[in-house]
Amino acid sequence: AETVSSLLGDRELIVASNRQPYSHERENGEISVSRPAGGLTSALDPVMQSAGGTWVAWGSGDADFDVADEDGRVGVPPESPAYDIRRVELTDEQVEGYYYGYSNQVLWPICHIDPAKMNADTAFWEHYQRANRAFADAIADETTEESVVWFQDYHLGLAPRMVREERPDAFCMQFWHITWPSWDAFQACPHYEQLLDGLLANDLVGFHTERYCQNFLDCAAMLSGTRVDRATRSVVYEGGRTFVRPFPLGIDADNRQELADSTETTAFWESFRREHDLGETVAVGVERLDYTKGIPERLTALERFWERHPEWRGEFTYVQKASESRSQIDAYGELQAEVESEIERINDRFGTDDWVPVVYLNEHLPKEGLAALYREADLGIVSPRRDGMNLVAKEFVASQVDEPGVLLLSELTGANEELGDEAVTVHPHHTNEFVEAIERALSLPKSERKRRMHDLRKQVHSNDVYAWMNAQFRTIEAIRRGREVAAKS
Ligand code: GDG
Repeated sequence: AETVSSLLGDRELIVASNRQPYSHERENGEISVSRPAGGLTSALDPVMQSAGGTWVAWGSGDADFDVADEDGRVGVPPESPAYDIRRVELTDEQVEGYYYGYSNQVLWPICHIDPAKMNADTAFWEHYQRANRAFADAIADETTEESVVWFQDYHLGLAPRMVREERPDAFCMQFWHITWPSWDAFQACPHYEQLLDGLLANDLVGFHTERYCQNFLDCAAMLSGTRVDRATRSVVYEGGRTFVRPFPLGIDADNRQELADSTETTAFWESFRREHDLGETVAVGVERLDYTKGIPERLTALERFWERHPEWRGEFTYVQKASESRSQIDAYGELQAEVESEIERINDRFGTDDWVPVVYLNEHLPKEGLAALYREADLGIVSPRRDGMNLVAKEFVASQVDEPGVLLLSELTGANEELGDEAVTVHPHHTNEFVEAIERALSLPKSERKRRMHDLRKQVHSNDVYAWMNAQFRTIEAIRRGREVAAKS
């Protein structure tokens, strides 16, 4: 946190994201505040608290605006305000069209290379443009030429261009949290020109991996008026230059380790164990119910595993922690129904009076609960069909403080770039190989598991979320210094 504020110097940081770090709610006339829940918001909050600045985000309820000034601005944290949240007000219809519509039914399937899931309703695009405009107006209002504006994710693909038009001298950067696909896949997006034009208004665009950077450069090359400079990984366009760089996101590994070691975590596991008929050996999967996460494919592999290895029946339990997500979208509702009925069928097929093959948890767990599952599991199974990074893989590793388990990791994740060597690799669609990987992972000797987990932990601790932030701010510094030098000569 120190480093980011020292790298910033006098410049003010403006963060922009769809989700806000604190939200206000009214209960029985009393206002209460919810704290940051998501990984990124909770990691950025201390940085903002030490650096100061403004966080522009969608304000979701009446109470959010009741406590704010007329521009939607409120100081946080409430007990001793250190920075401002500036809330953007959107109607329910706008959220429907911009968030559930364009962001999650056009950009999400396109970037995860599943165009058949795209629903390119024209109203979605209208709302996406308007919501980006509302964000951009609020951001421009908070921004001076000395500001650094940091856009988060795919909800804000057009806002950088809109801000740039108002504030030509501000430093704009964006981190794109999901996969960036090849040109052939991205071209399926009906508004690829506008989106590339929007993103190329940034001075710096970051992705999780080098591959996504190269894909983005390939796409930028297809936009008319651009010149892609491969040597410097940058794009010259509309009188500006956008640098494209990989910054693989990490987690707060120390914090996850502490959680795994806490007495609450132990207590959670003891009652969880009592409540469920678990086998001696446990595997865990944790995800939002999203079709990119490969849950049905994983269940198919697990079913075949118990089919071929009857000796593991009664011995090996899979715990699926699933959170309901975007469930008003058809593809998500259907997935949820499919996952639930598959689990029921598998449990009917193999389950006995004192053993349930698949334990399904669909309630949101406290962090200690997740930590307990991660710590106690012998296998962590992370097998998405596509995933920009996947933080669950890293959380599992950081929580493995006792007897070492094994990470099974899909080669179609960003995390595979960093963790692939010491994990057991799986391919979500190659069922036979997946079944063998489960078997292999379960029979790895302890010394081997220990060695692998040790290396994984080292990796996750050294490239944590703070290293990720610092790398970006160091890159901004380098770009700004380079420009000063160029301006002088
Ligand atoms: C996108 C990209 C990229 C889940 N259930 C509970 C819970 N969680 C937390 C996990 C983890 C987070 O949700 C999920 O993060 P992922 O990275 O796995 O996946 P996405 O949501 O798809 O995130 C992804 C990420 O952005 C960051 O750039 O890695 O590729 O798709 O932190 O722990 N947390 C709690 N209870 C639950 O029940 N407390």
